[in-house]
Amino acid sequence: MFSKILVANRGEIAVRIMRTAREMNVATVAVYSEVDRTSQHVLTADEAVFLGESDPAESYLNFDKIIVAAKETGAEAIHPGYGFLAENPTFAQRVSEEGLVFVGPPAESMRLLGNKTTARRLMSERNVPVIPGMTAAESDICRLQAAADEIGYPVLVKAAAGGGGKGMRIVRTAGELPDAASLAASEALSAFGDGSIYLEKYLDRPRHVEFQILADMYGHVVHLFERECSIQRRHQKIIEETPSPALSEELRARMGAAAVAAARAAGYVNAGTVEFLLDRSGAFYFLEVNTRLQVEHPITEMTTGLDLVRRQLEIAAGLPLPFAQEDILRRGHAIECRIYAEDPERDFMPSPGKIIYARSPEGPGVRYDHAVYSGWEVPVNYDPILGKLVVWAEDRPSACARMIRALKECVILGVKTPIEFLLDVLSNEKFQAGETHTHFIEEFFSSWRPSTAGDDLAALGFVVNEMLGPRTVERGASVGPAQPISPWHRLGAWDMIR
Ligand code: MV4
Repeated sequence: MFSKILVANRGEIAVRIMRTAREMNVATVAVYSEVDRTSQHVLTADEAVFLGESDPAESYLNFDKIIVAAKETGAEAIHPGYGFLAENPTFAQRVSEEGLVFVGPPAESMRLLGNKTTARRLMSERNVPVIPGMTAAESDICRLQAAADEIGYPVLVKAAAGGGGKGMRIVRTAGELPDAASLAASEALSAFGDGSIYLEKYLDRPRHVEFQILADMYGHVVHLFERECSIQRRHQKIIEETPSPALSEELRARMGAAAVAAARAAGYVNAGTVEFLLDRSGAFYFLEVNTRLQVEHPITEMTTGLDLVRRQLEIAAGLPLPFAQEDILRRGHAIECRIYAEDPERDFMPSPGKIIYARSPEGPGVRYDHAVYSGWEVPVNYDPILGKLVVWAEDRPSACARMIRALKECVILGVKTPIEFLLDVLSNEKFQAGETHTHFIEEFFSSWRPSTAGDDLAALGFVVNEMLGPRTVERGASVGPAQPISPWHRLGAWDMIR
């Protein structure tokens, strides 16, 4: 095992990785930018190296500075977390060339999977079902027309290079195709530097179901079951859960086998996620492979009892997986809610600023992976994720109830957060019935407004109460569980005390 690793990331994911490293007796090196001087990940690490200006290009995306930091501190491996350099094959290759270990898949697997048409070809050769459509990019409109006729409308124009819905266009009739194709191509060119596009059959409101996989260097590949990630907004996941309410044991086994086959086809090593779309008829199709540890990995950890970061470090250090597929069991139900500094009343715009007060939810079955503290300022420079609230319970209804309880305990004052929005989604009848799909938020929550009026004076009273100490708990009747969602979550509007 490594004796020291560098975590090339910040915030909650850097802290999460460092926690496992410490448990494994692996020393940690944090890196940080100007604006992150006093951020939690810097305080958590054994040592920290300043990278430079807050602009990601000068800090968390800067190959040279990160590699120098690793060499100067004697770190043997670099864990990229998610985002930043996590899915950059050029960085992964550079790390290896410098004699360091990249905690993630081989650069070659990342390249293969980074291109959608290459990945689709690879998967269909290995009998992993792909969405009906083209397996090579095409720019000629006549050939696109012919392909669309063969696939049958509606079709979806997709960018070969990208992910996350950029450059995607639904086409319902042949007449719309030329404009959609040229718009998608120019969007893809500006977003990914590659304007290649192709067509797929458009699936109506599918579910997004992904499988966690682990692969060691010796050809041993297992899956750790699925995560249902259909509750999302503009390709940003909001709530994830496992198991998926939509899978039978039989379907789960078939999808798990397909996920393992997909990883094998790409020569995959380390932790990864195979994404599928599941349509209304119960048919599933390969979508893409995420070649990183994902934000929502804790729900898999909660239900399988395995530590994915530990497995990543062991695999990267050349250790074989110590278990077989049949040794991996799951128990109960886990849900994750992402907590961002964002304003659900203003189209989820980032809401950076100083956190004047933060209190963590606690108690049975609660895990809160975060990197905030009272007095810390949420920078404007990066993704405004504050933390992930994860709960585990025996079954889905209990997990929903536990998440609602934990969200009510979670207090973050000074910036806007989606806590009230999340509470309303968790309480929604259709959500509680497990009837989710990728257009769920759009369909039922597009005109969402908070049900409680903000009461800033009450919120201020709450802060004062908590700061005064235990005596005030008796008076703080409003924190009781029977109360409707408290107004203190909304103090972000209250600029006077910032
Ligand atoms: C689709 C689809 C329907 N049909 N492909 C969106 C992100 C990108 N990675 C793939 N996406 C989709 N591809 C076909 N042929 C619907 C989506 C989609 C979606 C997928 C996963 C999670 C959320 C989504 C939200 C809207 C659309």
